[in-house]
Amino acid sequence: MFVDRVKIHVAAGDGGNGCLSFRREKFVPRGGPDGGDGGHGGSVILVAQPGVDSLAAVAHQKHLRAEKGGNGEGSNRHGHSAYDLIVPVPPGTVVLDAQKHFIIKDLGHEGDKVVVARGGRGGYGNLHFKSSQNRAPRQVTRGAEGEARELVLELKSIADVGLVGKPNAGKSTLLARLSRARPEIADYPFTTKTPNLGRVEVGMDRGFILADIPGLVEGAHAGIGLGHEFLRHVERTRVLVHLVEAQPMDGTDPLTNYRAIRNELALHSEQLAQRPQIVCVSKCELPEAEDVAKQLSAELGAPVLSISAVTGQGLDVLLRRIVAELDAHPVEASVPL
Ligand SMILES: Nc1nc2c(ncn2[C@@H]2O[C@H](COP(=O)(O)OP(=O)(O)OP(=O)(O)O)[C@@H](O)[C@H]2O)c(=O)[nH]1
Ligand SMILES: [Mg+2]
Repeated sequence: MFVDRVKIHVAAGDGGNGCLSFRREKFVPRGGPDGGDGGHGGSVILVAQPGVDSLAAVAHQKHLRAEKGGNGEGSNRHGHSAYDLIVPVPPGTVVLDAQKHFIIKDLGHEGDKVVVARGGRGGYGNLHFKSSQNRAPRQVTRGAEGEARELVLELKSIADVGLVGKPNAGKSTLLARLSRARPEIADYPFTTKTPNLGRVEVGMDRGFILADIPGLVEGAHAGIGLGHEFLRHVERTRVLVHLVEAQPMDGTDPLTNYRAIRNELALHSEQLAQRPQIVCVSKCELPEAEDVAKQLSAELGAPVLSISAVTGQGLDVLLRRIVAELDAHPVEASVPL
């Protein structure tokens, strides 16, 4: 199951209570206070971990609770401090406060972590309060409560290049051709229901992550089709590859389709619309492709590539263009949330 947005409740452990106790031993009169301190409660910590690629595991739990600290005991025994609850999430997870809607932390890279609920401190036992003035204190403190809060976790995939286009344009086929990812491919629209990522190797020592998302249709921003929900997964890319099918099954006009997708991108986010894009006519071994590429190129006033994920035509040119764009837009220079 692919989950990319989930609301969860996290609760840290309470601190253990301090202990009220006096030393009582035969032949030791007035043994004095010996109540130990409580242990600290465990915190809840989210960590971006490689190999985790969806929030499904977290979505199953919903309530994440760390253990409470042990109570102090007599003979000055301190309660044990509880272990922190470490929750692995995919790199690219944005952690938001569900009530106040601010970003707590963007766990963009492997190893990034954030304490989302701090464990309560342990209370003091009465031994702690012993002084020259007060040699038999009866004072203790309770452990502090652990923090609790509601969070929204939102996964925004970390990919360098995003594939966009109408349903059935050939996005998944291209991803499968260029990488080892094996997305579902079929000759009907909306085959892809969740994003797929794959690593594309270019030569010996270059590579990038390519993201394939479900096809967009006009009105996607308003929830039509699978909606624009998945555009979140290309928000962090540096380059978009826009596939235009020359002869769509539904008989629509390729140029109109191109404009519709551009419009949906802009309606989702102005920044996304301004991202560098490489426009390709897909399935270019088919008859209409060349004409459409010319028309599109005339409309854009820029070159349009012709590619075929089936015959491999134009793919080397596409890879070179992608690498050039990535070089021109290094990581630091991009990508707002
Ligand atoms: N002839 C030809 N057919 C292609 C090519 N690329 C993809 N197809 C076919 O086009 C159909 C749709 O391909 P997909 O890769 O599933 O398209 P998609 O853009 O991922 O579609 P959605 O996931 O529904 O948005 C499949 O039947 C593919 O076999 C191509 O280069 N040439
Ligand atoms: Mg697909």
